[in-house]
Amino acid sequence: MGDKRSQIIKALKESKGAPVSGEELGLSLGVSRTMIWKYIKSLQAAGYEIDSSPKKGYILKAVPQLLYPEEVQMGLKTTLLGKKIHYFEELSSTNNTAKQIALSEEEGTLVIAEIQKGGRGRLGREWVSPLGGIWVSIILKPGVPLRHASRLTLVAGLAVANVMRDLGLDARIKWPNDVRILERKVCGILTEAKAEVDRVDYVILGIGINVNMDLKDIPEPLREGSTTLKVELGKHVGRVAFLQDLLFELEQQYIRFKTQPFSQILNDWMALSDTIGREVKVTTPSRIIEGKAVGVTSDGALVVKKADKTTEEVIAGRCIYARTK
Ligand code: BT5
Repeated sequence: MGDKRSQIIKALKESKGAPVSGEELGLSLGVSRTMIWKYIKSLQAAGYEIDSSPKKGYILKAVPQLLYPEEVQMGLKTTLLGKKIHYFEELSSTNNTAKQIALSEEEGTLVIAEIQKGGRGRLGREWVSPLGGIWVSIILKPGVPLRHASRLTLVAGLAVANVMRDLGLDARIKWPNDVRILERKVCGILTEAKAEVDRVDYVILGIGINVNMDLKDIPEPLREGSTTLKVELGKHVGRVAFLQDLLFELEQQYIRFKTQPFSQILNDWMALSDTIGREVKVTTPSRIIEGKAVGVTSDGALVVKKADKTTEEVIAGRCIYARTK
């Protein structure tokens, strides 16, 4: 079904507003005109504005502003990421759904939801996910040792920041997983891995990006520290194109991750991070580490130089900047 629908959308888009007859579509897709009509009805129900005149044929007037697989995959330049997409209007959490299917899926498969009702941050925190954002989980099978899985958080942060910077935004990365614009969070990343005997079976890379929401869509206590691409750019951002660019950039970085020394990605990450050089307070479930962030190890741990001049590495935790640089 999905495939035929995509072919119809493609044909209608390519005709650039000229009508395409049901007969023509039926012939090229190898189905009856009645079937074509049924597909058209289902596309209309999904929000595609398609005019139909019995004599001339079908004309595509407008595509819905949703992340339909047909739209995301059309013109997608990747070879791995997004070849298969599980799409939902609403889910609890794309990471949860991705985990349920990960073992039987090929790497690169995506789970996308327009709205998450139980979007998750780290350590049981909530991720606010109304309509207008990009809430996506990517199933990866890098075959690396478990301790290297956290590197993928840095890989994803770098890719997200790069794509935002291409839009002219000063996106920076706050260790370990926030992408921020002028110190306001625009994206969060949740990496979850399953491993047996040290090798990862899969990694779920969950990426949440505030794209076309207004600040009022983010509840009050978070609003002050949050932003969206629409707010920063002062205009609506095409989510499909943004996701396509992100998947392409992420794939490039993932290939680098698999084939090059990690130090290269780390260098790029550090150049875009605003954490290094700052006074930080990192809270982990068991302790609080305060001092100056002086670096990141190859496994993504933050290196903190404490007041007593000793250094400590923190692999995961919540980082707060104590004061500005
Ligand atoms: C994160 O956690 O930043 C990871 C967020 C990952 C979300 C994606 S969406 C697709 C996939 N499916 C999921 O269920 N999750 C992933 P953390 O560093 O723990 O930050 C969470 C904190 O960010 C919250 O406690 C809030 O303070 C703040 N926050 C929540 N929603 C936000 C939003 N939409 N924009 C900005 N900040 C937000």
